Amino acid sequence: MSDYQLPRVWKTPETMIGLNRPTAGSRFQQTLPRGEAIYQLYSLGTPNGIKVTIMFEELKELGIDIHYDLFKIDISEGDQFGSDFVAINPNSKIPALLDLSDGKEIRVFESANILLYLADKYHAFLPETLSEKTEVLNWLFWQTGAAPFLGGGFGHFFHYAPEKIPYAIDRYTMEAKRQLDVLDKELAHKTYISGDQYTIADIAIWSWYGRLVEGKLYEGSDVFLDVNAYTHLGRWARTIADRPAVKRALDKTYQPLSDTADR
Ligand SMILES: N[C@@H](CCC(=O)N[C@@H](CS)C(=O)NCC(=O)O)C(=O)O
Repeated sequence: MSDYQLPRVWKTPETMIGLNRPTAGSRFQQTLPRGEAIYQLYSLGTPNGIKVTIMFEELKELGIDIHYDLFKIDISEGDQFGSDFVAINPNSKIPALLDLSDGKEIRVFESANILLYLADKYHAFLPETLSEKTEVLNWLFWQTGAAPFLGGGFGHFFHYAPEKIPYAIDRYTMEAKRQLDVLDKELAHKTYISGDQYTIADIAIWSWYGRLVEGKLYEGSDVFLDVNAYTHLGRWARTIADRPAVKRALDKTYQPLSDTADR
């Protein structure tokens, strides 16, 4: 049993002061670079980040003339707390997108919302009929609700936490496996997660759960979670991994920020 005593009012422990803090807002002035394209994407090759590069590459694959500049926000260096980035996403998380088309400047944050924004704008990867669209949104919102338990819960305690805490690992492994079973049972009778069409829901879910079952998320977690048992999920994950746009998106080079930060 731990000898931890709950204080009446929580204060940040000295040992936890680092990039994570219990406050929001920018921490330093930083001017973000801008390229020539109408879309400026500030991101990184993480599961939430790759959703957007996959979407852009899929739109290109449809023959749409679309261009974006891709800049690296190094979250391990704290770039997400620079003033320009926080002005685009006050939540200080990648990915964040600026749409500069038609002389306007629209900021878009939350990866699922960026997918929805681009799907709406280009009428792609999101069906138009209410019933089909609703089923896609069921799964898109499922992903945004479920993945924090996979990443912030399971991934954190399995891989990143400085000590292995059995209660936390067991609790989040149980939930991660339950989520894998949800997907596997659905995919037993459908090609894609919302039916027979590939949509933004597949892009969002694959970026987390597809990468997990491919063994690309947290080292050793594919074996630990026995992902091969989820055969339908595995079939779906491989189908999406084979898409040319997905391969291109995973190979993308991120331009570094020129060092304009005043930290
Ligand atoms: N719900 C957000 C989550 C974004 C998110 O958690 N991004 C992570 C990387 S995958 C991040 O920027 N972390 C930096 C930090 O927490 O300081 C989304 O889907 O866009």
